[in-house]
Amino acid sequence: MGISVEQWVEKICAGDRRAVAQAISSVERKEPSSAALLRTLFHKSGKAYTIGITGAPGAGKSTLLEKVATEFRQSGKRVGIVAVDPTSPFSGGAILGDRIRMQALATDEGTYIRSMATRGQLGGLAPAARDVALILDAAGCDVVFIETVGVGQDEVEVARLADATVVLVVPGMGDDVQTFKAGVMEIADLFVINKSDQPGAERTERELNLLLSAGPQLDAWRPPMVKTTATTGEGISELCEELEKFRAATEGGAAGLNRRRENVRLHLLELLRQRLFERVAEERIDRKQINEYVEAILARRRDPHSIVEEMLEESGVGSGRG
Ligand SMILES: Nc1nc2c(ncn2[C@@H]2O[C@H](COP(=O)(O)OP(=O)(O)OP(=O)(O)O)[C@@H](O)[C@H]2O)c(=O)[nH]1
Ligand SMILES: [Mg+2]
Repeated sequence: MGISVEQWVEKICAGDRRAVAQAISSVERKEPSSAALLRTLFHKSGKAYTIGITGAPGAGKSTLLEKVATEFRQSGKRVGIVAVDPTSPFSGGAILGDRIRMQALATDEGTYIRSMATRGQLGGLAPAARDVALILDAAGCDVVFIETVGVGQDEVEVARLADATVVLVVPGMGDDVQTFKAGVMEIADLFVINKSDQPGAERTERELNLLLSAGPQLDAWRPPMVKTTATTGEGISELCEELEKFRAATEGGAAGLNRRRENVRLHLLELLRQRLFERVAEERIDRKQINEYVEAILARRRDPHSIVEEMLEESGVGSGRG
């Protein structure tokens, strides 16, 4: 953009859609100007309620989000939606799908929708999604949703940047609830049983309840369960109420503060880890040398641990082993 960072920030904070879109693109492309932009925007953010929403592919996340966003819009709130798409280049299509499903919202002045493809991105999706959420927050969104597909580790990472995490499940998948991926039960602040128009919703609810009762009760919050049919809008008002209740229960309280503190700590350490890695691996270690090490390990001439020690020594960082 041919304007100063200050002017750009001003436009974003005024909710200028073009400036917001350009900021997001700039962050996605990791342009040098985006770092300064994000630093300034940080001080303009912190008001939005950030909600992560995760669930199996096709569970109805986008359909649900459109309805939820519409409801928030009706109460005068500005809404941001970040749909993170970690699909492989061979199954791309979800982005277009989201655009079509959210068409009604796409032209609304108070709604910002962005799909991000994160395939192959170093460091996972969380850093990019966090930056985009920050931009939308500064742009005046009261609520920012981050949609992630519940595959891999992405949803667990995203839970660390959200104020609330919604886990979507769908009925009729047999023992699916029992085979919940490790870590997913723990991140849920709220469960949504979507596609409740299909058989098995009650059973899924019973199973979830059993599972919750069996788990360790670490804190007082027991995730509520809301049954929805995203296609018709059934249950959406109840879900919005639960989201507001959760916010009210956590925002000022010690549990909410502890969570935010832990999230900030993890983020800070992650940034440090990345920077250290970049400085050592990218600035001081030669790629050809790495290839030689790989061959040496492959041929079992050397072990990887002693090689890492050696690399640290040679890079001037020191192995830390005295
Ligand atoms: N019967 C029924 N179908 C639904 C419901 N919610 C969503 N669907 C349908 O399920 C399909 C997938 O919906 P999406 O909203 O794209 O699901 P998603 O979780 O965003 O999918 P990905 O982003 O690709 O992981 C669409 O055909 C929807 O119309 C529901 O409550 N009941
Ligand atoms: Mg989707």
